[in-house]
Amino acid sequence: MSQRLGAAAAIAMLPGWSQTPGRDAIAKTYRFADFNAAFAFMTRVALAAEKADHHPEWTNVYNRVDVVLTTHDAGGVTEKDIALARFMEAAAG
Ligand code: H2B
Repeated sequence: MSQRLGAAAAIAMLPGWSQTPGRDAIAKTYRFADFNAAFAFMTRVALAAEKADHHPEWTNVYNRVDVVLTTHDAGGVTEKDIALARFMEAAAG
């Protein structure tokens, strides 16, 4: 099990991310050129998430992807969420 770091510590390391109100979780909305670009991003992230056995909470509408990251097993934000957030930043280009 990962060490819980907390949302405040995580967002200090992740520009553009914010704390989800009322939860120890971090969130970001990504916007892409179109649905194809959004789904390509989700596909890249999904493969990495499955490999790491660490999965996002997310929704997609057309070119927008709303992401929430937290570690359910730990009840809050851990380094696994920071690693996945960094992967998303790179994958979003
Ligand atoms: N993803 C996230 N975000 N948090 C978890 O605690 C988690 C997960 N646990 N993916 C994994 C899967 C767990 O349910 C399995 C059994 O390893």
